[in-house]
Amino acid sequence: MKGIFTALMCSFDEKGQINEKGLREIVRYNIDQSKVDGLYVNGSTGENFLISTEQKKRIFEIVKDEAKEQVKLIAQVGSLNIEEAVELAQFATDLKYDAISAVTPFYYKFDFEEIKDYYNTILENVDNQMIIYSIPALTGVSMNLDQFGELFENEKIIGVKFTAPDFFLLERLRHAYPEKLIYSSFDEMLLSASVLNVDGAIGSTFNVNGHRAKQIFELAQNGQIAEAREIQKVTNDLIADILENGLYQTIKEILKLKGVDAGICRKPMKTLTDEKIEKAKQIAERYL
Ligand code: HMN
Repeated sequence: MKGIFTALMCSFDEKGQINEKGLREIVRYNIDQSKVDGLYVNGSTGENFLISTEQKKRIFEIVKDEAKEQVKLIAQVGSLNIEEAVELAQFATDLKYDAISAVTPFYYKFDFEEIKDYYNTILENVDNQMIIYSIPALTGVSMNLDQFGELFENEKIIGVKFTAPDFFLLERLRHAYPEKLIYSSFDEMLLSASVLNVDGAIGSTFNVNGHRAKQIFELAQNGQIAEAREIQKVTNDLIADILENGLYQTIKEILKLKGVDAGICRKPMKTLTDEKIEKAKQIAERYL
């Protein structure tokens, strides 16, 4: 379960329906071209919070059918509707996903006891291992070292996807829980997190830049920091341009230039203007 995991995109058509052929091509590109170690399915990058339960299930099925046992698969099942979270967790477990993950419950200001109950409830109903998905900037939910420790008391919780620029907390977590899996999740901070000995990383830009993420991670593990810094620099030039042009839309556009039918983003995400499509082309030509 260690290494570089792509936060998988999903291909959608103009009607917002899953483009199965396109999704299969995205899976193949990540496995065959970028050679990532795993896929994180139905995360933010998969537009998970914009789609129906049936669509989430179908995506789990298609990805498993395409990837088979070739890479590790993590199913993100988190939902404010706890029955949906349990249903998806059971569904992905039946499909033999290697682990499930759930975003911390958001929108309402849940206290820590409620958050803990959410994870324990999902896990009481499913025979699988869980990776907490912590992304305070989007959920408003920040947990401290002790609270992570309390969640980790449940042995089925095997790790955390740590999506925050808090390197103090990241170092404390690494030190306090050497046996838990910690995935760094801001791609622009991969090297810094790797130096702190994270077990892997999960990221959106790995859909097109997974090969560089693998290099950064492996070089850092070998102590080749200067070399890793060079690759992180190019990576961050790329990420800065992608973020400026529109994150998920630009990644999809770049995939299309690589011959992958990545489709468009679901509403209310907008589509790229012609000018931005041209810019995406320039980004691809410059870096990929
Ligand atoms: C997911 O759930 O899809 C991703 O793991 C989320 C991941 O942390 C990405 N965050 C967001 O998209 C909000 C990052 O890969 C991020 O896109 C990247 O570092 C660029 O800022």
